[in-house]
Amino acid sequence: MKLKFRSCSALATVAATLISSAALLWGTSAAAQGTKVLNIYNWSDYIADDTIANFEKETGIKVRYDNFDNNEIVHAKLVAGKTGYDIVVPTSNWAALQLSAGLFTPLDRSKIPNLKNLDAPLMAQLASVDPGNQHLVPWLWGYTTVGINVDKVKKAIGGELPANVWDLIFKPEYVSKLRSCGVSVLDSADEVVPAALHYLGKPRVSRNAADYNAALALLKSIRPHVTLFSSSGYINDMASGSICLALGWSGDINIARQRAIDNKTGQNIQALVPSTGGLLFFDVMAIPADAPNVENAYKFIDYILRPQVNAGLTNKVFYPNGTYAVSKPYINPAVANNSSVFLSAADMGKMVGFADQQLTNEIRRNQNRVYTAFKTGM
Ligand code: N2P
Repeated sequence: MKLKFRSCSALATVAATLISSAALLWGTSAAAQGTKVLNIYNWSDYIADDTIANFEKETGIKVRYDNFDNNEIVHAKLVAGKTGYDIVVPTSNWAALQLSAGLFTPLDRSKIPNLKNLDAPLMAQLASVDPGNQHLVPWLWGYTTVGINVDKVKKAIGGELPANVWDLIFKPEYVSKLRSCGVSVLDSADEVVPAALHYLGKPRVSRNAADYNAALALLKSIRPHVTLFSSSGYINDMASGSICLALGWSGDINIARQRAIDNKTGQNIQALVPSTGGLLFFDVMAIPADAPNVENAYKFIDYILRPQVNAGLTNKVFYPNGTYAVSKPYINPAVANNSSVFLSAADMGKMVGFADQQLTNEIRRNQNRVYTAFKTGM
């Protein structure tokens, strides 16, 4: 059929329509082939400066990289569904809860050849929550502990550190002296309550309701001396000297130490390794069941598991990775020799893992009750 155009403007309209239909068609086929985008939801301060840029340059995939600083928020989003994320990085005990709710997609291992780089003992441990390692891939790991501004803390307590450094935060006798130089605790029920339980000699994920009441009594006793609740901003606060004690994460405290050195703030920051152990955590990549760009997620996971890329994360944020055997040659000596990052066998032996203490919704309710009462001072 021959089309007759009455005017230039009609011609322009038809042309525009044809162009937009072509764009629509192209768009559809692009979607079918996989779009060039990837949406990642990860912890703040948990990646090297060039990790995303290098991936984008190499693959042409545009990454939207969003951050969080506690597991509770990731969990709420995953449970609500349609997060739009292709990769999320919860902690393994939360990932276990999410797995049992069917929120993750099983990995097509043939698309992630670098899974071979992962340390076998670590994967065996992870298999206890993810049988056959079908869903979860290590990002980085570390432990919850106490970080201090060495000079300020020693001055405030008038002497040497206590044998059990957890006393600094959990014993009113110490923490009351540190209030004036600033005391920060992580802003998350599942970080603070397990630390309090551990200090009391209870399981970090206790199933006993009475233990939660004891944890609350302990937390109430230190509440007047806590000046900040923070799970990310505390890094800069430590580096600048505006807080002197933090209940925080091992790598974050080392980031603060490094920032103090780089910015010449004169603050001497140290992540302490408690004699009774810190609380281990393993953060893991997983693909949500409704992820829109699964193929790109595979590409990114495989890229992260390259020895040099994985070492780059550790070098920047001071958390060990899951490919130690192959990425070790690329780890900076200053990081490799930092005994609060790479723990000695003796220190590692003291650390508190999850054992079979899985998180449940019942435990979360107890944690939230205690934590809210603590934070609000009720
Ligand atoms: C990132 C800290 C992540 C550790 N700044 C907690 N899983």
